[in-house]
Amino acid sequence: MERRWGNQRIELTIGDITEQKLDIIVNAANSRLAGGGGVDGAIHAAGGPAIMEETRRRYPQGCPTGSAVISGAGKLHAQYVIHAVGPIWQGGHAGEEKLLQSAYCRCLELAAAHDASSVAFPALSCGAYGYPLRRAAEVALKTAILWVPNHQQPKLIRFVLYSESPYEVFASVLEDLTGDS
Ligand code: AR6
Repeated sequence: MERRWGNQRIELTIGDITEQKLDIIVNAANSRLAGGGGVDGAIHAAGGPAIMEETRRRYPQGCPTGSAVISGAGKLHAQYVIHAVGPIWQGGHAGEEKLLQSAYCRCLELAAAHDASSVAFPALSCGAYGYPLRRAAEVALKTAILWVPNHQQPKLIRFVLYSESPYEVFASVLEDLTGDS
């Protein structure tokens, strides 16, 4: 599914984010940038040790929740990996929505600053961090929809969902936010 605004677009797809051939792949990292499971494990496994070596060297103090940092992409088919730290879901009253929004926003700022024309996002915080999928999809897609008309880059923002059921949730939210044209 996709929605277009001039020469820019938001796309939803089902797949493994490590196989995406876009300029930037976003990682669902933790604040210590220590690696882990899920997307993080898959990205470091597929990208090789160069990514962790670089993040350790450049960001020894890690990355705060709600923010993101950028590195090279090792062996992945991308120029950069952005390591975004989404919030751990704690029931919704601990500022989770703002933190998730700022994590997505920071990724888009970094992508634009590196003149990247395409970026692939996973569903940040929706696995180990337990953020309810529909609420996370609303934050993710609203942030992208607000970004697109006000910025030249990236031209393509692709959300890569791991299976059918998160894809359906993102698709339903994107329809609700943009109409089902
Ligand atoms: N491609 C696309 N999506 C994936 C993939 C993949 N290869 N693997 C998992 N997903 P998670 P979080 C989906 O747990 O919730 C790590 O240990 C998954 O089904 O990767 O932000 C880090 O080190 C889910 O919908 O990220 C942190 O400690 C979504 O991606 C912590 O987990 C995000 O799941 C971050 O947790």
